[in-house]
Amino acid sequence: MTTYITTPIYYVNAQPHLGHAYTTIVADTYNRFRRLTGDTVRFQTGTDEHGDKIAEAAEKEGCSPKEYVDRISAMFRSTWPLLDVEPDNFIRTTDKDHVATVQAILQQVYDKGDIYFDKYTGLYCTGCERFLTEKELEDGKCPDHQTVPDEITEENYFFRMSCYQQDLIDHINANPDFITPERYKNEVLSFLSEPLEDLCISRPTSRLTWGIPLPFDENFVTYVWFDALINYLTGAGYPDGKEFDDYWSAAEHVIAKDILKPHAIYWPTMILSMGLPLYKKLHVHGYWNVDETKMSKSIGNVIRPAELIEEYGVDSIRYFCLREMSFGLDASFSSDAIVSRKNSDLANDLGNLYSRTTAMLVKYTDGVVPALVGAGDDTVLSDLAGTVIEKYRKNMSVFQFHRALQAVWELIGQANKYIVTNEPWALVKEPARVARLHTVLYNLTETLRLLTLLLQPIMPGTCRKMAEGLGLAQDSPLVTDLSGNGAWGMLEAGTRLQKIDALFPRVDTKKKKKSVKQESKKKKKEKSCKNKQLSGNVEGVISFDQFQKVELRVAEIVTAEPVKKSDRLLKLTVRAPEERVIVAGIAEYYSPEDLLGMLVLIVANLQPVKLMGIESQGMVLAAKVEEDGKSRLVLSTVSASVPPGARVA
Ligand code: ME8
Repeated sequence: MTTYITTPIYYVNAQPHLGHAYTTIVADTYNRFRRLTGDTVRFQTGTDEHGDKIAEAAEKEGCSPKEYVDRISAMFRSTWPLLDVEPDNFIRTTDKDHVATVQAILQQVYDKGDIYFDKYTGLYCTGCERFLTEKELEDGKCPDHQTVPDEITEENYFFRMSCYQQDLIDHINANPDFITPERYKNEVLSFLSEPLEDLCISRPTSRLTWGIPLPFDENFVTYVWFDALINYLTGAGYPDGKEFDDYWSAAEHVIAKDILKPHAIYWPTMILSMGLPLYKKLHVHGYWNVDETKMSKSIGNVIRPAELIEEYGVDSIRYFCLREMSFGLDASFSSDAIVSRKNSDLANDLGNLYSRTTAMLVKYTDGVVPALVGAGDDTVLSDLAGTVIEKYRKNMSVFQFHRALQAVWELIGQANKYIVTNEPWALVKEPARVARLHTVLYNLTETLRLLTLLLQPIMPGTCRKMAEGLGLAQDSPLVTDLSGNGAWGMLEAGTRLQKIDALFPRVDTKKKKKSVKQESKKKKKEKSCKNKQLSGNVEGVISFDQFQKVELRVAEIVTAEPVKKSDRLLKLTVRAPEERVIVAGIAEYYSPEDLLGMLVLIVANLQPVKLMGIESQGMVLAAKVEEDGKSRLVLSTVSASVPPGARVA
């Protein structure tokens, strides 16, 4: 199979922002996913460099349009590697071959009789670079730019778009996946239920010179949309590139809903006039909003990808974008949302699974993947992996990235539970159960291998690191080829793990949440002062009311580390559900990696105390077990199906 995926070519009247980054990450992810499944792929992005908007922006900056577009186009081009986005082609509409293709197509459509000269009066929106119909206006304004369009009367060239209206309707009805999600298909069909006007495709040089000259009239340049849409053909090698037919029949465009009409109406009617087959699919997503308003350069509320990468790291941003937005719907951007995804999904769930599993291998099997011995009946992870891969494939194929990721996180969650349930740290103490220990460790490591494979398109950098840690080459088919290696059990026993840094350093929310914390600390203090009154109990008996005041909660251990200069203490960060630090005297009985992900019981409303200079905000409950004259502590744990934070009544 072949895949040819494109993003819009972005206007160079402003620098790239998160909206552009999102579409481009989506296309890159889909491209990588298709490559993973064995497709021959081509991924194109680029810049749209002609038209009023660009001419105006250049004038504002006091430079020639060419100098201006070179500078901004280079900014777009250099942003993509920062996001680990790897297009095969970066097209510019000022490229010579593109200009030649546009002129050849104009001539062909003109010769066919589908372009004519006429006088036109219409409402022109400079923001959209097109005439708007009365029906499209809201309160007399363009809904996207909130500006009143100018009434312009001009002699111009027109494309007979209306001739292809019925063919387009028929095509959409016969191909339900042509425009997805369905809401956008319905929007287009509703628009097509009214007669289409023809499309003005020229601008007089008296008004605008920054455009591609019409081949049949030097007094006009080409309307920027007619020029821009053709980039998708130029990039596939039209008309006589060797691979043109293959790529074109596989063309899938990704856009946001702002440019639905040019892509779902202008573009297919142009293609029909050229006598070419229509593109395969149009994937339409919603907007990233900031405080309910579309992120946009004209509003000025933009978020720069480079700043986000600097603060959170590239893969956290890629993951956040794909997980947070349901493709097709709008999503809200906030740094709290990124921090929460990063700390919870990436550092706690994925990062901890990786570090615990690899740490246990290093400790228990000298860093070597053990062989599966008689594992026939332990299929919890292998069975789930099969279902997860199914769901992942299905959802990735239809751009439901958030669903694909939810499925992958089911596997991560299950694997974390599997550690807690199987307690490898207990198995290792029983020589008779070494085969069981090896089975558990193999299943966990194989899960990590499959996660590396599945997450490759979403977080390529992290997966390169994960592969390295698993002792596999970054391009090993075991982590880069879903067609043959999605099956369970491909990781070979004997593979030696390599040491790598933590996958996702946690974001320190302390500073950000200082004021919130101070407030809750005050409350805690008040509570614990009240609790002091509990101490007046008689002969160890407390009343029910007094017991009720002890706040017991289920907490998930998310980090654990030794306390310097103490053999006894471990510093734990727990989630219950808010995060807190608890210093516990259990270092003699548990090593830090054994604890990660464990669900324990804590006393949540104890007055904070300082232990070895660290403030401990609560106490972990443990049973004191007396054996052979010695005592040891065993943490009281709860079943993995209880959510962290649940109150123990
Ligand atoms: O329209 N949320 O270029 P453009 C999500 N040159 N995506 C957003 C977004 C937001 N808030 N803001 C922008 C043009 N985008 C034309 C395209 S194609 C032949 C010509 C993304 O620079 C989204 O992909 O205005 C949207 O469709 C595109 O940027 C518009 O980019």
